[in-house]
Amino acid sequence: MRKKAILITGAAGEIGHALIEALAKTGDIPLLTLDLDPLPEDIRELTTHWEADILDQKLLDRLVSEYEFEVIYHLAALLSTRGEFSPGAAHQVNVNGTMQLLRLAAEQSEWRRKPVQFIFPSSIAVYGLPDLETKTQYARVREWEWNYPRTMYGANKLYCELLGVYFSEHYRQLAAEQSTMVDFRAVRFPGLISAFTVPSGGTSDYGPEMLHAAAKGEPYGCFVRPDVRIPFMAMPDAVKSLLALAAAPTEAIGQRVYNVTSFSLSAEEFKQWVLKFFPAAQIDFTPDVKRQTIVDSWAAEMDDSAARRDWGWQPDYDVQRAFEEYLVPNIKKRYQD
Ligand code: AKB
Repeated sequence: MRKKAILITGAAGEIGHALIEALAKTGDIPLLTLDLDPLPEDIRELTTHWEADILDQKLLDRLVSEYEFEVIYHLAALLSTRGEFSPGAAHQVNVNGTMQLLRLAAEQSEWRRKPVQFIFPSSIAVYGLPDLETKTQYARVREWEWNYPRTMYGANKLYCELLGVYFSEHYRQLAAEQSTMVDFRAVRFPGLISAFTVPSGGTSDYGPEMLHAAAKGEPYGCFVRPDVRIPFMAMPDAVKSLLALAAAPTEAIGQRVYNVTSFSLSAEEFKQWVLKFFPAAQIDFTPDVKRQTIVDSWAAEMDDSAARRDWGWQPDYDVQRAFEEYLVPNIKKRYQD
């Protein structure tokens, strides 16, 4: 008898940390987590964790034979900056890893004759605006607009969204018997900011890095220009969106990929928010041309009206509440303890 579980890949990353805490609170179905790295100590008790590679087919075969997955949260990915240094590795993890997990989900959906839900965090990196003039003109991009990513990571995410739709709607369309399809659902995240973890390998990292450096009393050289604007979201809202999308009734889901967003800030405005709470912070701007070009190609704002309409999406944290109630108190505690 296979054991029921929720599978979370990339569990030791930023989203994983917050998602495991939230899912463990509901306590309905046991969690099984995968990551190359061990989990941080504070969440180890909440899950059965395997330090393993999602590209290891033998491991995936074993998981299929031992577990019945209700939901797969596939978080494992190499982010946008890291992916530019190792495009081959990014493609392996981001595309081949997703493909293996979608096949696993399809196999499980078949034998249990019920779809496995596949929740996928996509990214603002799927957008690629050609220049700053266009970025200003098309501030609030909708899901189907400007899907011309500039990074390996963005291209990988966009393709994996399409793969997910394929596995949900067309997989084995020429087979003799009708298959039970995977229930793939994706959110495109803006830059995420956590009070408890510092990101690594991304290009929206300058926001959270600026804040964490200020709290530690360290100077920070921001790698983008002060005027560059992208949307951000506090981590509790990111988790909220994943859980709300997973909980949405099938009839409500009008599309499989949704933008979600919270507040947009220029790097200068981000600095001003940081200075409000850490007036002694030393933040200057030393743009890195290559990383700057990536952020310049990302939308200044995302239109998340489809998520609001279909499954009642609404962030809890606007910029003021994010800084005042979530980020600053928790970050201060973290570095002062
Ligand atoms: C990155 O910067 O690569 C990520 C993202 C925006 O998806 N944080």
